[in-house]
Amino acid sequence: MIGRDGAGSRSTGSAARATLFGLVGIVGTSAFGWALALEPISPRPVTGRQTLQRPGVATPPAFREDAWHLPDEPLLGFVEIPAGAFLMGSDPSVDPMAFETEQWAPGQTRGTLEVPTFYIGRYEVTVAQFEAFVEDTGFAVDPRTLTGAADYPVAFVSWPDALAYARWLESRLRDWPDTPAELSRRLAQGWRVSLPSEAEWEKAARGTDGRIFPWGNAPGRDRANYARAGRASVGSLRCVECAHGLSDMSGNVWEWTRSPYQPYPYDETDDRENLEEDALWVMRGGGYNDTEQNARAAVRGAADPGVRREFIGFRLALTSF
Ligand SMILES: [Ca+2]
Ligand SMILES: [Ca+2]
Repeated sequence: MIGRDGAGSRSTGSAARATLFGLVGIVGTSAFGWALALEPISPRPVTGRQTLQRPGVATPPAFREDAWHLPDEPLLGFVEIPAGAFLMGSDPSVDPMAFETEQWAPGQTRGTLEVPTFYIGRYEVTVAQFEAFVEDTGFAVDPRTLTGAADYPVAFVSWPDALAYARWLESRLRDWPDTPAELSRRLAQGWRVSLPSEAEWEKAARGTDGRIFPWGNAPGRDRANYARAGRASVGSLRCVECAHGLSDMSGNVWEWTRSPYQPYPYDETDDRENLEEDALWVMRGGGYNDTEQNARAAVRGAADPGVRREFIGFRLALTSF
């Protein structure tokens, strides 16, 4: 577990960093030389509630006040992603916007990866959900973390903040008599509420057909909050075509994963080896202020685990790792 703050010292110019060329990178200090594609000088404050409801589509999601503001669904917003293989990474002949960091190996553009069954949140974790955690535990947060509308994705959360929320919710769900039986069964089997791995995230976002965006191969600003001014209520852009019926996998906020950034081919068995003190952690999906290139399902963002930005949040996974 890395819990240090992103405002600490960093050296620059290491060989490891040179391999990150082409990665969408966000780090905690300005003394850092590579690929800072996304760092706005001063994030725009949220001044009102922005919803992006598409006409003629389903009503926005409902949340349960009696269940820590989790989605009012049979599995409290967890969506099962069945076991099986998917195509991970990008082939530039299919996706001309692909970054080099998305290529599997020299001479092999995409990889086929088997992923066991897991569950992922239909929505990004909201301000109200995170506030329930803070109120219950007294967890110390950045004053900006609880700003924004209740159903906005929570932002200004570091990677340790996100993990702390996941662990708290897991303990609540283990103890709660009304936890849905399917979730209780998984927890009793030793499954954990956590962040998705990078592979779990990408499989959930793009399904098994190698599509570029969660809904298909063409950009679609009517389906995702990108190239806009700020956060929007989770699920306010319903995307019926999106893989697994998930919302905001593209855009709104970047989402922390539990994977350290390592070059492809992806292999989670070595995630805990050779972790440098200043390892970066993968985040996925792009944010509200990104271009369509960063809203693609295969884009690999990375950030210092201590940074807090308005365009970085997370969603949960329930997984057997
Ligand atoms: Ca997102
Ligand atoms: Ca790895």
